[in-house]
Amino acid sequence: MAATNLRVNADRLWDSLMEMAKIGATEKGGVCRLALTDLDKQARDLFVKWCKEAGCTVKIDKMGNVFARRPGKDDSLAPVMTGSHIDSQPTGGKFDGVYGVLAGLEVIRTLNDFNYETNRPVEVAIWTNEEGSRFAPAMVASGVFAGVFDLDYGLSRADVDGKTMGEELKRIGYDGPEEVGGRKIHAFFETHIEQGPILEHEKKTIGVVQGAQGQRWFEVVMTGQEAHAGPTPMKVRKDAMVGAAHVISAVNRIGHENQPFACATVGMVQCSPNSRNTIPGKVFFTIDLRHPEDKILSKMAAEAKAAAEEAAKKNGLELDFKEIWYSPPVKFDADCVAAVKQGAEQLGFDSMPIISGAGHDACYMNRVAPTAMVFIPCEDGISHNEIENATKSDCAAGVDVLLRAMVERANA
Ligand code: HGY
Ligand code: MN
Ligand code: MN
Ligand code: MN
Repeated sequence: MAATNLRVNADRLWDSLMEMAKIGATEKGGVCRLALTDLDKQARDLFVKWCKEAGCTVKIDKMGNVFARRPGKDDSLAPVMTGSHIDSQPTGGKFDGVYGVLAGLEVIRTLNDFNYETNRPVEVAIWTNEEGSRFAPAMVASGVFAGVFDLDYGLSRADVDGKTMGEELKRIGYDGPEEVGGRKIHAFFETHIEQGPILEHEKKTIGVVQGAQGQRWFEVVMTGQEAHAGPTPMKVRKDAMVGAAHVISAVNRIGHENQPFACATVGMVQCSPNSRNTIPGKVFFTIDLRHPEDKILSKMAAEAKAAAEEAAKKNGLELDFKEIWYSPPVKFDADCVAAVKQGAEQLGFDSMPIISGAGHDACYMNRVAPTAMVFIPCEDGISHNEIENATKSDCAAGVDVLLRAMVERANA
């Protein structure tokens, strides 16, 4: 059977996506399935069940990464792997991450349908805590697999209640026995919705992802002095909220001043004591800066720090400005990118080259295996939002391209 006859089953893929979306379903049609919660466990258990029904063996490593494996003709060869994440944002969508995981399952199911044996084994991965929403930073478990972080660092990541990833992995029974990483992967592919408006705007079905922009994440605490909102004259206040407000607008200005491509976001703000008639003594907030060029990303970071120092000085505040994560810009492997492009062309899908605005586990896998990504459009380019949407035909198209690229690499 020629690989070119293999085509996925769009209805089965869609049904699996909709079934998985019931786990953590929210009112507005999205999902809230934070990393290592009971809902994450439920989703993992369902995926493992489906993979075993498809004849896969399943292994779990010490960061809770899940690997479902379909043997190849020569099972001693390094596998071709695909995968993504099933943890979501608090107001996440039905496709972000989980589409890439179920795309891998659909590849396995389709190979089974056609009794097609690849030369190399094929694996599908769930990477733990890609979002970095409950536990920072993002992509931490694929980061440990790729040797970016050590295992202790990964397991010690704690949420706002001080619960660590290690404790939560144990609690949900996904503290696997396997070592994290340190094994050869022949090629890695990740299929994902674009999470931006370009493919839809350009009317393309497939994004042939060339790489991803760099990211720098900061945590900032500005400390002044609580005081009474009434009797305290404006000129003597040490108002942490005023300092934070300066920095937040500076971050936005820095984003606009470094176009094209720059992104700058303050996503979390916590004020203490958070009482309407007490001048805030302390404000905590996060900064997320992104750019495809490392030099400009560093310049943006320096400008944000300078703005924070100036705001602290002006308002008599103490400043704690900490960089908690840096993920440099990524360029994917030329042969894997070519395999994605070729797959799209063979299948007659309109495609275009694109850089990923979002971070993905593929960005870290790119350090330990030749890697590329397949993008499909999402409605109005919206993601990290409960209304996130994609079409059944685009989802199937993405997996058909993934299947072509994986089989090409698995038989190379
Ligand atoms: O932040 C990101 O780019 C990813 O969604 N974790
Ligand atoms: Mn994602
Ligand atoms: Mn995401
Ligand atoms: Mn991502």
